[in-house]
Amino acid sequence: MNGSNNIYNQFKERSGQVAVLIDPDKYSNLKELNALLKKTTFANVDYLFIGGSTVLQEDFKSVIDYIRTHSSLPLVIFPGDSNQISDKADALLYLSLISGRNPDYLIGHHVQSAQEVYAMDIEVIPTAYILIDGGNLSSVAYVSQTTPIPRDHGSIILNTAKAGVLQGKKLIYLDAGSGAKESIPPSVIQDLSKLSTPIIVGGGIRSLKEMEKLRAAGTNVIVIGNKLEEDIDFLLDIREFKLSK
Ligand code: 1GP
Repeated sequence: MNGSNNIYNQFKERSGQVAVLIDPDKYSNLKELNALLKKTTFANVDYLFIGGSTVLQEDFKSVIDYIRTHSSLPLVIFPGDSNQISDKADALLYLSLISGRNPDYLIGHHVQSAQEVYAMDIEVIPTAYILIDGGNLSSVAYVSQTTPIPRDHGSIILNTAKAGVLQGKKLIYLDAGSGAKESIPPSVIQDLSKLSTPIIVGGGIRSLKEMEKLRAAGTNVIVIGNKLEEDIDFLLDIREFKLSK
């Protein structure tokens, strides 16, 4: 870790920033990846996130190398496991899955990769990672063998986030899971914004309307993955969203 706070300070700066999530599992076709990278720059996307629940280490490495040489956007690792680390990225979200009770995702993977991460020239951001029920079984819930918090249990969500902040987490990532039927309710963000900790929200976000509501509720970074795998032209909507701030 390099002790810098560049990406973190950028996260904190304002609400309504946008990250595009690239799952190396789904972008093995480099031509498609190249088209996506070009369009993300045109759309004024703020960050590229890379990671996935079931990625082979070699795919992760080849995709991250490719992104680094074909895009100048800030690149942030959103790791699915301890193999998804690389000093090619600008920052690593150091996730603790605190909505769950699986020790592997609370500390196990961290211990496995600690020596490597410690020696790496990368910004490391301690992140409270909270899964919220998105109306279907998500890959991350299945792979981590954890149960997401019910979406209408605002007090459990708030207390979980508070516990994360008390443990020293600098960032809160609320995730309904990739391809969620229902994204995180903006009312949850409003509650959590009182903690004055920057908030990232992802999972099942597919429309400009949802993005606008999340920005108004105080979401610092909105993550879009699945929707772009289905419809790359959604980046035109993202461009409009970014221009309308
Ligand atoms: C999932 O937050 C991400 O972990 C993004 O979700 O793929 O549904 O946009 P989507």
